[in-house]
Amino acid sequence: MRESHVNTSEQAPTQNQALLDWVEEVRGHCDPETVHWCDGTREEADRLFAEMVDKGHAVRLNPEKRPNSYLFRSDPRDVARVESRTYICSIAKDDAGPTNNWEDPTRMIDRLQPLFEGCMRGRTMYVIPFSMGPIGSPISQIGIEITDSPYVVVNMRIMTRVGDPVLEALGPDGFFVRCVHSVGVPLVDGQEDVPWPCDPENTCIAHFPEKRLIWSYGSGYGGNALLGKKCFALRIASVMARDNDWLAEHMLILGVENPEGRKAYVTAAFPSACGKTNFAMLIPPREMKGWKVTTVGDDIAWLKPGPDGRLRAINPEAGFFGVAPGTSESTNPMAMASCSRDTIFTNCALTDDGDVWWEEMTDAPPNHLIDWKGEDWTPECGRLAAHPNSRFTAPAENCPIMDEAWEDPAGVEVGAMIFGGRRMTEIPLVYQAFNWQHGVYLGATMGSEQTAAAEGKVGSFRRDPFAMLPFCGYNMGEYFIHWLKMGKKIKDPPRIFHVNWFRRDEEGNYLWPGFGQNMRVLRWIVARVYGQGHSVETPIGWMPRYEDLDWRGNDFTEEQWDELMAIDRDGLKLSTLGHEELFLKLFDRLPKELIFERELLIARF
Ligand code: TSX
Ligand code: MN
Repeated sequence: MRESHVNTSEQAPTQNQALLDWVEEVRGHCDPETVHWCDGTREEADRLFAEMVDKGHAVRLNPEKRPNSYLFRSDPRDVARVESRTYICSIAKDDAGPTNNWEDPTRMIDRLQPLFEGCMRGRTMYVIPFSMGPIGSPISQIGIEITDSPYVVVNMRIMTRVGDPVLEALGPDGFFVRCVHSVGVPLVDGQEDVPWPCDPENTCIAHFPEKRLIWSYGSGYGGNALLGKKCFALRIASVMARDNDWLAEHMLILGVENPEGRKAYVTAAFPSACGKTNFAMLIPPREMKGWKVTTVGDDIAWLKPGPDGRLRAINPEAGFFGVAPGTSESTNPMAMASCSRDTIFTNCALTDDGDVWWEEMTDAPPNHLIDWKGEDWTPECGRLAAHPNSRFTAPAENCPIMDEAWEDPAGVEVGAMIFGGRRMTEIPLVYQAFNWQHGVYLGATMGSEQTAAAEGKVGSFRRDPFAMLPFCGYNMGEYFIHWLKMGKKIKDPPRIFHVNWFRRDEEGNYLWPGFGQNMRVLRWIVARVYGQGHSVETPIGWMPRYEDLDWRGNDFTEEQWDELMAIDRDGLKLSTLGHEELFLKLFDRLPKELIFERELLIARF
């Protein structure tokens, strides 16, 4: 019924004319039944959850087991980000660069226009004012997401700061990033809704970097739909950061406190399937009394020089959108605590007592489950119970080891940055870059061997510079240049390290136990930041000797260490020579400094 068209400016809780005009414009295109401005309150979320449960689109979990938590099952065709349908629509093709899908912005608008025309008919159009980062921080940014998905609303409320305080901070003429999202399933002629509406054939996630604008159509899942995360906080923010001398990075942030109470903050960039969230929430081994790791963020860091010129970081998010399978009390107890309540689960399995389960959560699976597709499941059935990309959306405040400064508007001072990858051979456990420029080379050349069929051939090596390959909103060569430039702008720039938790011996056994034992490596890294840790110079960087790590409580031998840290000169030289071709093919604006670093490296062998 068209009569319910509201004058959005009447109920709009803002005087920001640009916002009012834009909401009106989008409403005109999408033609929803009603418009709702989200206030971000618990009551609002409860009401939306109740509506979704009533319609059978969500399951309320057993409040005794999992208080205030819900399970959603997606359409099986809509289970992950779709990089092939993700576009950077810069005016010039060269500004998107060879690693992004590019489309001309006017042609993309022509393509999106018919998709969005009337796409919200019969639905509510939600207007979500959100802040990436603590409201009012000089590093934070405001976005507005318009969506027809109540699932997106409740997720955004966990992952970002949503509601009236954001509009207050925005004020009458504040700047905001525009994010438009539709699942692409209008409800016309009394058509029944489905539990997970989506339009996979036409899914399209388009970024307009010059306009700081995002249009996403057809998918309700994760990074395709929660536009504050990958779309804004990485792709659009990386462009904003380039233009304004800061960094928007795919990095976790953690704090390390020594027994004397001295604290250092460390960021780390890893490609997928390296256990980033596990590292962000690391529990030091029992014998390391007085050492503490605290979490600032597990996925994204925004970094900016502070008033003293030193680099400071905030976590722009307010929650964890974590991969569920593999998460357990033994691999990550802090993540388990984070999702013990107030959590949205997507594509996990449902237990008979109204809780969730996923592969490797417990040593033995339950005897019966409802799997992620809603079908009966038993351990013998031969299928996965949870989808491999099933997720928990959990509030950061549930994590028992959140750093006391995680919401400090000033951010935390960064002492070290770590790059890493999943490397079966050649790459030792840890080494330190000689300087910032060498560190940028390590970030630019990093990569991971692939674990899942979906990511390409298993065991094949995928280069993923700075873990930003799918997330850099502009030309990757230009991005390297920006990193080199920032090294000159930052006072006493962070020390840069490379780690590899995944080296194996000839039989395929992991050489390093990983997980909490990584604390030994982290301690050496922090000692280096303090100018204390000993090291030796090698062709690839500075490396700790066996005696430079504290082995108390661990029987790791010097022989094991030597194998783990061995420099395979011939192998490394060969893979370094291999950089050249890839480098030139991938990055047409490659800075000469990186070519120089490669020459230096070869010369050192
Ligand atoms: O998250 C991981 N980390 C970082 C933890 C702080 N994982 C899981 C990766 C999959 C997402 C790891 N897996 C790590 C690691 O450091 N290391 C490994 C490899 C490994 C796996 C199992 C064992 C040892 C190493 N098991 C035993 O040693 C018994
Ligand atoms: Mn990520």
